[in-house]
Amino acid sequence: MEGLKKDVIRHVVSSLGSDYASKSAYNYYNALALAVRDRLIDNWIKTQRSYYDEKAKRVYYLSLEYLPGKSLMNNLHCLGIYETARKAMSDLGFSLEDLAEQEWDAGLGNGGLGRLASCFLDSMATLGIPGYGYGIRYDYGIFHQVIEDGKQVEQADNWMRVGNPWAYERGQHLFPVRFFGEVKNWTDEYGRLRHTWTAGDTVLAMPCDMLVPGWDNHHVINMRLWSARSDVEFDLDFFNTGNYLGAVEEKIFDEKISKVLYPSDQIEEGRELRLKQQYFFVTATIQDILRRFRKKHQDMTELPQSVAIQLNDTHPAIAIAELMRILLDEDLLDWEVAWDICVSTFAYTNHTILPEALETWPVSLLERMLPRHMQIIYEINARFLREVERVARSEDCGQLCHRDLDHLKQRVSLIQERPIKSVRMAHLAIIGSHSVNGVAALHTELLKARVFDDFQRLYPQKINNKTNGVTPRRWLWSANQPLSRLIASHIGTGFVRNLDELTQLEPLAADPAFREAWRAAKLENKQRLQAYIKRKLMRELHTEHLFDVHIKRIHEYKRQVLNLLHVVTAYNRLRHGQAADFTPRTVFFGGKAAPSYFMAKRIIHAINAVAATVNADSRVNDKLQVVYLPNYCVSQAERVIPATELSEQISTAGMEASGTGNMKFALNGALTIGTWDGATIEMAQAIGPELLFIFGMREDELVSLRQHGYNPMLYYHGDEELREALDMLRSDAFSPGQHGLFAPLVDNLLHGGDRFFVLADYRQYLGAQQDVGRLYLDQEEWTRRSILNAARMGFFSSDRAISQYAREIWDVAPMAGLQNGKGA
Ligand code: NTF
Repeated sequence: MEGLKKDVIRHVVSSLGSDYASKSAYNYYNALALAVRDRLIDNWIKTQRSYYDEKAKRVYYLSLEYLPGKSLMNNLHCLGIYETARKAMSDLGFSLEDLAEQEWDAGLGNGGLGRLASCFLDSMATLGIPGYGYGIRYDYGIFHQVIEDGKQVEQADNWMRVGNPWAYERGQHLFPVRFFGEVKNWTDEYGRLRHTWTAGDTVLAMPCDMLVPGWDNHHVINMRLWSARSDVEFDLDFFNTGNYLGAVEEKIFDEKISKVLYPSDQIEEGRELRLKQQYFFVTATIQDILRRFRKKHQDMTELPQSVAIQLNDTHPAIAIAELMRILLDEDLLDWEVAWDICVSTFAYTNHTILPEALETWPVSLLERMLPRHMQIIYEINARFLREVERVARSEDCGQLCHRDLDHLKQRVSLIQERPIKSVRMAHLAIIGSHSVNGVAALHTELLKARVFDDFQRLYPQKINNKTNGVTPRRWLWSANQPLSRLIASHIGTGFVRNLDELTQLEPLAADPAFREAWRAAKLENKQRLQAYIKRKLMRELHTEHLFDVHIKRIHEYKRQVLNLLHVVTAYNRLRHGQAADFTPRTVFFGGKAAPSYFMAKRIIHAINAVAATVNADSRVNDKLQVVYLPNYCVSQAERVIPATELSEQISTAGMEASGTGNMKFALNGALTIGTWDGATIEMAQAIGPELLFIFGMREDELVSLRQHGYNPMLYYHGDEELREALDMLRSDAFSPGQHGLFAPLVDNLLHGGDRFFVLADYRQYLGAQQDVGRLYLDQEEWTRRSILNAARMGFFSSDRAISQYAREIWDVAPMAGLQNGKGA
C-alpha cells in the first residue's frame, strides 16, 4: 500500500505538475489512474512479446464502437489491488468511490453492439487469447442526454477535455490513409493486367492504445483506437507558397474524420463522413495487422494460419476489399489466391435483422472516394454471380431452382439497383467471410430462414450461432460488491472466472438465512441507488417499492410504449380505486434516442409527461412512481442493475437480436418480465421458464397474424382499459395545454399499422405484470426465484461466448500457461 501511495503522490507532482498538498480529487484520480497504468504496462509488454515468441495466432476484433465505460474500478479489481487502493486513498484523505466518479465514461458506442465488444475484449484478456480490439478514438462519444421540459436535449460529449490517463498516444507510429484519386492500369511481366491506385488526399492515422487487463492473470491485451491526424504539417510546399491559413484549414478538415461518433442505432445514416470513418479505420488496421504479420512471415498465403479478423457488424466490411487490394496490387498475387486468403481470414457477426439497419453505400460515392475498391467489389460480384449460376445449375442444388435464377441473382447480388444503385455491405461481408454468425439462437434461425435464406442455401455451413454473453468481472463483481461478497462467502471467488460455478448457489435458495442475506444485499443496492437519485435528481425513492426497470436505447421495437401503457393503466386503476391489491412499485425508464428519430424522441417526452402527472398525484404517488433516468450509460447501468428487481425485456418477438442487458439483470438477481425473443429465450430455457414472467405472441404467431391481416383497431375497441389509456395519451391528460402532443404515438399504433404489435400484446403484458405484483408480496418465494435466476446464468458469460468463437471460428488457443488463470 505504501508503494501505491508513493506512486500516486509522485504522479500528482511529476506527471500532473501539481502540489500534492492541494487535495484536488481530479488530480488524485488522475494520479491513481497513472499509477494503475504503470502496473499494467509491464504485463502488456510481456504479453505482446509472448505472442511473437510463441508465434501465436492472433485475433483482431474490428469494431466501429466500444463502450468501456469507466476503467478505474475494473482495473483495480483485475489487478487484485482494489482493497489496497481503497486504503491508500483513504490514508490520503479520499474515498475511492468519490475519486472513481471523476472519470468520464468512454462512450465510444451507441449501445449493445459496442458494449458487447468491450465485454469480449475483457474475456479475451481473461482467457489468455491473443486478441486485439481495433476501433476509432472519437473526440466526441455518444452525446450526453439531458431532459428539458420532458424532452431529450443532446449535448456534446467532450470526454477527453480533461485528458485520458489510460491511453498511450503513439504519435511516432502514423499510418497513411488515402482517399479519392484514380486507378492506373499496367501489365506485369507475365502479361497480366495490374492496377495501381494513386490517391488524391492523404490523412494519417495515429494509434491510441488502451490496455485491457485480464482477471488476475498478468495477461494484458490492447485496444488500439485510431485518431485522425492531418499530414499537412509535412507538406512543405503548402507553407512555401505562403498559404499558412489554408494549410491550417485543411488540417482541421482532415482531423474531422475521427471527431464524432455517429449517434444512430439501428438506423443507417449513409453520410459521406461515415464512409470515410469506416475506411480510415479499416485501412489503418489492416496495415497494422500486416506490418505485424510480415515481421515473421514472407508468404502471404500463411495469413489465415496466423490471423483471424472478426468484423463486428458490416461497419468494417470494406476491409474485405482493402485486403484484396493489397494482395492484388501490392503483393501482386493472383485473384484466386488472394480471395482464398481473404475468405479464410475474415468472419462476420450480424447484430440485427431490422431492414433499416442493413448498410448500403451508393456506388457513385464509392467510385469517387475509393475507386479501386469499387472495381474490386464489381469483380467479386461478377465472380460470385457466376458461382451462383454454377451451383444453381448443378445437380445437388437442392431447393435452388434455376428457373428463378435471375431473381436469385438479383437478390444475392452485391449491387442493389434501387432506389439508388448501391453496394449491400452485408452481402460483401457474407461472401468475403468463412463464418457468419448471429448473436442468439432465434436470431440465427431468422438469419437462415428469412434475411439471408438464399445464402443459407448457397453456403449451408457458413451461418452459425454464437449467443452473446457479458463479463462477470464488470457486471457482477465490480458493479455489485454486496452480492458478490455474499456469494463468495459461500462458494468462493471462482465464479468470477468460471461463471458456471454459480450453480453451487442452487441449494442455498432453500435456506431462509441465505435468502435473508440475499435480500439484504439487494436492499443495500436499492439504498445506494436511492442516495444517487437524491443527489442527481433531488427525488426521494421508496426502497420498499418494487423496482421495475426498463433501460436500453429508445426504439419502437423495444416497446417502451407498451410499458408506458401499463403505467397509465395502473394509474387509472389506482385513481378509480380499482386496485386495492396493487403492489407498490417504482418504474424506471432510461435510454437515449437517436437525434434524428422523431418517434423515439416523442416516446421520451411521453414517458416524462406521464411521470410528471403520476408523481404529482397524491392519490396514487405513495403506490406508483415513475422515474426517467437521464443520460443512461455504462456507469449508470452499473448502479441501476444491482438495485433492480424486475427487468423489462419486452421487445416484439423476433426483433431483438439478442439483448445483453437481459443477462446483466438476471445475473444480479432481477426477475425478468419478457417476450419470447433474443437471448431471453435461452435464458428462460437455462433458468426454467416458470421462474421468469414470459408473455406475448411468439415470432411465428406474429408472422401469421401479419399474414392474416393485423388490425390494431380491434384491440382498441375490444379493450376498455387500453382504450382509456390511449385516449388519455391522445388528449391532453398528460400534456396540459398541448393537445395532440402525443397523438403521433397513438396514431402510429391505431392507424399506422402498429408495426411492433404493441396492442396485440397489451392484455397479456398486463396479466404478467399482475403476476409480478402478486409474487412480490411473497418475499420468500420471490427471493428463492431471484437466487435461482442468478445461479443458472453461467452460460451467459462472455467467457463462454469467446471460447466458442475461439474454437469454432478463429481456431485460436489460449496462451500456454494462462489457461488456468495465473500467468507467467
Ligand atoms: C444490437 N445491434 C442488437 O440490437 C442487440 O439485440 C444485441 O444484443 C447487440 O447488438 C449485441 O449483439 C445493434 O446495435 C446494431 F447496430 F447492429 F443494430
